[in-house]
Amino acid sequence: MHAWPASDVPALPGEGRDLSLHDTATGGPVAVVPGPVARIYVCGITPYDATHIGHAATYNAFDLVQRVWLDTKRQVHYVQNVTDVDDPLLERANVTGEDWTALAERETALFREDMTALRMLPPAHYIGAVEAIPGIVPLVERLREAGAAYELDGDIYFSVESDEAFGKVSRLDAATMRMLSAERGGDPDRPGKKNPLDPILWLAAREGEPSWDGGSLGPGRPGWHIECVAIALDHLGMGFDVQGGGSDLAFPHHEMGASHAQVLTGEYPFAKAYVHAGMVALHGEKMSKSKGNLVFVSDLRREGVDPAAIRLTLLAQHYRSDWEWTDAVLAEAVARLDRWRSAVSRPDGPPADAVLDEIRAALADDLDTPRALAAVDRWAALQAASGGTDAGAPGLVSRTVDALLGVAL
Ligand code: 5CA
Ligand code: ZN
Repeated sequence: MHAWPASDVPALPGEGRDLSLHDTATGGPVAVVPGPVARIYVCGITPYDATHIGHAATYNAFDLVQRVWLDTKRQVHYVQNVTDVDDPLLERANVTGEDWTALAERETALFREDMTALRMLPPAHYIGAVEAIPGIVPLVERLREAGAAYELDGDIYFSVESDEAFGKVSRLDAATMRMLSAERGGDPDRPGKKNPLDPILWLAAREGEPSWDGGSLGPGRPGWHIECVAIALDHLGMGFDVQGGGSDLAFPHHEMGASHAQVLTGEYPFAKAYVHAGMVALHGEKMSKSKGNLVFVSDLRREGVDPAAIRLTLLAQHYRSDWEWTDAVLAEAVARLDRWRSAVSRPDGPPADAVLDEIRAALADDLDTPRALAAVDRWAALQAASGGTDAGAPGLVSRTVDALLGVAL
């Protein structure tokens, strides 16, 4: 499917810096040093509701990863999926009586608008689960032929025991895995499974649910993890640089995906780094479609909130922290945007080379955006207090904030 339009990324003087990112699989910082073409897969939305601030925060983190790579003069090969058929989407369509394809299309269209407004760089390949089905079926067939998958009442499960590296992404104990599996789309209590954690690869057609030709698998629809594996392998191959998503995807989604891919190819690892963003909360609980405690990007835009202020709110948090959306954090970002805009609107100002250096250093250090914002704050405060004579400075700050933070001043 089509993605959304790209905003320009101004080229900056000097040299960009290589990134270090916190990798869930090693539990610490890793140097992320891609080749000339950096490869990243970021899990996309399940489009049964509008983009909320939690989604936006997660996509913001991976947008920054790409901006740092672009600053090092690399090309970026970015792939994202849309889970446009899955249980939650079908359940929502059932409740509202809407056609599930219409629901998915409408919410995906709104997501594109929100991403464009927030100046998130678009993926080169934006692929829906439905359009990926012809590529998914042969993978499940191969897993079955390899003895890594088995049938239970017509459904096909992946056997987690077929991957000796299973568990190395999330590094959780068995009890936690089982609990999270139940919470996040798995069915650990279904009788007859070889291991309670085994995830669905192919769900046999159910009465009243959409299904597709699955060749030797019979009619049905794909499981969630194999969807992302098929799309990533098709467009990126094994050993890509970063797999990204919110921390709720570390287990089971990214763990299972890695195992599927490793068993399929016999290669290790699926991704060189598994990077996870913290969860955004509202009223003390994780913002989630299932709980309904949501702040939608599109609602804020409709209320006249500048998307640049929304983005500055996200940037004011470290991407790995869990944080709470409040009116106060937005108000702070609105005020900061005002200060920055008035500082760059003057014809000259204090020298800004150090601002660029500091933002580069801050982002290279596991995307330390609070530190990056503090550098611009200091420059803007100096500009407000005593100004400066450097005619290139306001333009340099403005281009730096645009290129590296995605905020147009
Ligand atoms: N379609 C799957 C991924 S293949 C999915 O998880 N969709 S989603 O719509 O539920 O979430 C999209 C992305 O937003 C995921 O990376 C998820 O981890 C992230 N996300 C969801 N809720 C929050 C939240 N409250 N805070 C931060 N990130 C969130
Ligand atoms: Zn995914």
